Amino acid sequence: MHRINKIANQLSPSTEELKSVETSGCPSCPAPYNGVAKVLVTGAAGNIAYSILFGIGRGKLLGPNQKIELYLLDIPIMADKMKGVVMELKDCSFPIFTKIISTTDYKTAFTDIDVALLIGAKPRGKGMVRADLLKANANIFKGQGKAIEQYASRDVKVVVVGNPANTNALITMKNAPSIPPSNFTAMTRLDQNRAISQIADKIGNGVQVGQINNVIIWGNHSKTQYPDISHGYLTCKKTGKVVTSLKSAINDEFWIDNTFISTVQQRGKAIIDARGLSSAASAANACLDHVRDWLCGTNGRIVSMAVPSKGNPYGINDDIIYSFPVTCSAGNYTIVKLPISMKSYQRMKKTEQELVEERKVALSI
Ligand code: NAX
Repeated sequence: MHRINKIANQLSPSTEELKSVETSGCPSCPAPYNGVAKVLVTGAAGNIAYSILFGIGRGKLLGPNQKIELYLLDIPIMADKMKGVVMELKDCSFPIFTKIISTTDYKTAFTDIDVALLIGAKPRGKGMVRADLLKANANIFKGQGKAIEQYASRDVKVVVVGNPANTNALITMKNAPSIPPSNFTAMTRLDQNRAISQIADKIGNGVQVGQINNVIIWGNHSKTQYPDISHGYLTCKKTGKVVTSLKSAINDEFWIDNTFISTVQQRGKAIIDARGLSSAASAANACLDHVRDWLCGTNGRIVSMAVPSKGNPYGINDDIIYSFPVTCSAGNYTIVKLPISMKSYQRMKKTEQELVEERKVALSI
């Protein structure tokens, strides 16, 4: 404890440093697209969209220097609600938007889209088992994959947020065979952000989230995911130099193996229990982090993204969308190869197994 106190006392962040952690260096990030980028948000009348759309307006998706033509898509019954959202977006007078269009038509929504945030999905209804949910969503994402194939930019970057996110992303990818598979991802960044904040709270003593590095989410965005700190380390707030491993900063193996992992796995449910609604603002924030890092780059920093597993260096089944540690640069990502302990490997296989099962059900329709 004395050691951590010493670390925290050495290191007091300036406001500038905290700002740069928050925006991941985007103020200086050049616009990733020449001219105007076309961005689509599905589920645009929903809760996550109601947060993310205003974050996009504030320049948190592609940096403040990227002009955006914004498309909002939802189902016909939500058309009026979407119009209200558009009115509010217009009332913000965000200079970043060159156009804002709401639609229920796939051709209008997907034509020439550069970035697609697939948030809309069918929620689990009363009496529905997981297989019903998988099938209902497989139908939606099959349709959206086909729309991407038919209408979107050939370099469209897709992130799926709607659950079951990994398998929905797989279905989308399979229905858009002329788009590079590596352009399809699913979001596990919320899990990563949740994990980092749990660790900062556990270490305490003034250690801040921006000092915590290389926390990895493996596998599925579900209760089988494996939040892994074994490659994590703490850096100095002032110099950015490595201070110690997370394992030694936490110094509580029981907490890591039990409390930490299950808290991150169950966090979505804990939010629903407390708020009566599922995570919305934090999910929107994570989606902004995911896309911004992918398009603007991570400068060597490792982040977690669920990506096509083909050719992965961990021997994970090569036909699923699995969350790996990646680094990103200008719209590309690379899966990072790290040494894996037997304990970690078993956990990675467990979540892989769930994804293989999900794929079977989703592809059976
Ligand atoms: P809401 O129910 O508030 O909104 C969903 C919206 O999607 C609704 O407006 C609905 O009409 C629309 N929609 C349904 N089918 C559609 C279709 N075929 N095309 C376009 N829009 C369609 O849910 P919200 O809280 O916004 O959550 C959206 C999704 O994100 C859910 O599936 C949710 O489970 C998932 N989440 C994923 C997370 C992740 O980390 N990957 C975390 C948060 C969230 O739980």
